[in-house]
Amino acid sequence: MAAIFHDSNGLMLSWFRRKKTDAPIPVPEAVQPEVLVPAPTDQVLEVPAPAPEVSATEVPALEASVLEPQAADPADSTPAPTSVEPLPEPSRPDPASPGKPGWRQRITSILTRDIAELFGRNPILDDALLDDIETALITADVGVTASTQLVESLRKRMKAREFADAKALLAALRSELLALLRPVTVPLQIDASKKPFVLLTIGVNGVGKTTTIGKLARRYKDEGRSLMLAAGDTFRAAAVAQLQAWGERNGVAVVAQGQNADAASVAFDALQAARARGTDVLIADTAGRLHTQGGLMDELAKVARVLRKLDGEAPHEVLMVIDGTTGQNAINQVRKFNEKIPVTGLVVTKLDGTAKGGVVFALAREFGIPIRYAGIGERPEDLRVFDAEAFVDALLPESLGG
Ligand SMILES: Nc1nc2c(ncn2[C@@H]2O[C@H](COP(=O)(O)OP(=O)(O)OP(=O)(O)O)[C@@H](O)[C@H]2O)c(=O)[nH]1
Ligand SMILES: [Mg+2]
Repeated sequence: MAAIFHDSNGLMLSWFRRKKTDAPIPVPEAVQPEVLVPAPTDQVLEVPAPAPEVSATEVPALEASVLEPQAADPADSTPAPTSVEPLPEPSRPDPASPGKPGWRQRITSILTRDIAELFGRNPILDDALLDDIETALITADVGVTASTQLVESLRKRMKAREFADAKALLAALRSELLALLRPVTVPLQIDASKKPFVLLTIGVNGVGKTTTIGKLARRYKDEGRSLMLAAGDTFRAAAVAQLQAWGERNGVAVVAQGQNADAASVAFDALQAARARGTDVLIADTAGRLHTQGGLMDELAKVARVLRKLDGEAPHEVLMVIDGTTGQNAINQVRKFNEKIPVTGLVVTKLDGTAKGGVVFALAREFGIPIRYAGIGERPEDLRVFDAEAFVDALLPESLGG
């Protein structure tokens, strides 16, 4: 159930606890803040930092933008949040879930099909074969520059008679693809000395930011970290409700101010609250925006600036979420967002939903920004730490070489 309470800063928090089907509804104690803040009694709670000097234009007063509990006033004319799509159910045991084989079963790319077709014909090693490989790579969104470079390297090696047969050529292609991804295969390390470690998620509309936050909440919770989420997408009431639903599912507190609040103010509140509670990780959501919308892009820089008023190093990770089905447009998106706020990590989502997947290579080649996670489905467990080998293996299984 969700409880709404105010902390010492007058900030409204909703705290969700996992439903236990037969347990009585714990109404009275759920609103006791001391129950909701599970700090050991012998541990001194971090005193909230004194309010920094932030200009009124940058951080609006909290009272002005606090989300009212939905049940507070039935006569309130504010429209109720629009309906939120039901969250995907956690999976039943599924062969696609555990370990690396999950990648192969979820990622079904035309690259696999095209290369299988080429190599299934037991081809002779000639320029025509290399041209066909290049076409297959470009078709799968690897990008013209990366594809040309890859194939030129193979051509040189072929001319030097390095490959005894097609199988050897395919092995070389696999290892070249892997070499492209290795430098960006750098998992996100949560620095435990940062309390909280602040993750800011950014990206264009509908790429999977909020879903990724939900999945991350699940992951970090399972790792035993304490968490808080900030509902920084204040454009739509449904966006706040969507994050709260993920919070409820994972038993994680969500700081929200409701629709039309200032996103930077929500982030600021949340960081203050997370600090006061000694929370390990704070993940802030933001509204989707097009990289071409100048004003909205400036808002992201403002969110980071306001966070830095409390913690000079925050956000510790700026996680840009990319829809893997976007194709080459992803390059432009990253370039534009990175100009506004330096991106420190990428999440590529919907790799299960794209027939291509090659944009991962194009991104790696173009920016060298670490790819932290891959989204391979809609369920909470469908977020994987990016694994270059598993990814290349999913696209080009060794068996394709015959
Ligand atoms: N198949 C698949 N669907 C995904 C994945 N990640 C997210 N989605 C779906 O993508 C849709 C959009 O996800 P959201 O998390 O709402 O995207 P968002 O970036 O927060 O969207 P805005 O807040 O509107 O900008 C939802 O239907 C998700 O279930 C993924 O890895 N695979
Ligand atoms: Mg969202």
